[in-house]
Amino acid sequence: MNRISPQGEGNGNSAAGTKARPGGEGDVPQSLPRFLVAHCGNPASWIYSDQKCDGTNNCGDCSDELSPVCPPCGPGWWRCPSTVFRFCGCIPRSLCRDHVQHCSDWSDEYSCPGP
Ligand SMILES: [Ca+2]
Repeated sequence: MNRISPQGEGNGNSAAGTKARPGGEGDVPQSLPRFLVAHCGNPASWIYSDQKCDGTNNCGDCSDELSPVCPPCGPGWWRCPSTVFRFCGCIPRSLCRDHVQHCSDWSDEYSCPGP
């Protein structure tokens, strides 16, 4: 019955808990030119357009990094379902073969040839 609200984090839309620094939530500041702003899958969230397809999960739901929106992983990246919140479908190859799991299928340790 009683619902305890977490501290901070605005009103009502903090269900996900963890976020990788989105540009902002709610209304886009009027002072920002439109071309500097990109929207996330969640219309309440937005990022700066240079955060789109930069390999980092800025939206929190990977909507800024999904393959229909972005080109496939670049040469410095390994394609796998990431276990790391800040990455999505690509992890930096520097994380391959470091004896730490970064892909849910362990391909960073077993298939990736390394950096
Ligand atoms: Ca991003």
